[in-house]
Amino acid sequence: MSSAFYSSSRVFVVLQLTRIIFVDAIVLKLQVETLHKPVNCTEKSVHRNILTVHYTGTTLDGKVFDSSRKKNRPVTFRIGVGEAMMGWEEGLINMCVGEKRMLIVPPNLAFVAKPGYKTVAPSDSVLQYEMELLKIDKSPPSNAEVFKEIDLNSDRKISRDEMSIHVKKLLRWYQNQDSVLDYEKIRAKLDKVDENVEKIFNRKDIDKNGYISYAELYGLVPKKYDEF
Ligand SMILES: [Ca+2]
Ligand SMILES: [Ca+2]
Repeated sequence: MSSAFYSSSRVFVVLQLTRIIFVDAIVLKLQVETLHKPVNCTEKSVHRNILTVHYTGTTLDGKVFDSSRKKNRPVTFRIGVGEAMMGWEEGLINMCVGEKRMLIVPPNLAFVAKPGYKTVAPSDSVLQYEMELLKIDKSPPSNAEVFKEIDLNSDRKISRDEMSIHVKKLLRWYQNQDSVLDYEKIRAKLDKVDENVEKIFNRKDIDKNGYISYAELYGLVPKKYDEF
């Protein structure tokens, strides 16, 4: 009898622990709820598209802290390049024009990955964003945008680490695209990223200072960007 009591109280403790971990996990994970989905959804947002959205940001107690609707000024940004809040970067993918979503963004996703880009969101609280996707522009990034995307710490030079992260990101993106490049080929490339980064640096780092400048990437060496 006492052992039955012991084990049931242990179950209780385990349940309590599970509850705490579970609740924490919920708060820390982005929640995406579809509020409206248009019947015709031919084109969906993918990384690197330029999106135009309307948003209303509220705290959990319902206080509006920012709203593009109120200002009657939608915002436009390229998604998946680290310039939007992490919660938006994750929560606005695979969305159709006219679709509305509610994003519940935990504090750990309420920041912008790249330095120099700010959000108007109050920190340290869970935020709700009611989003409406107005437009998807599929035009590819310009050279300047690509450079900014690779240059993660915005110091206007590309390090080996930054190039390595970028090459991996591009290869993983291709892997998810059912692209013409076959899967095995991409995996083989992923295994040899460091080697490829060295090759890129051998070619592009003209002054051999260990960094690739914008001029080195595009100006001085007139080679095509899509070589890797
Ligand atoms: Ca850099
Ligand atoms: Ca250099």
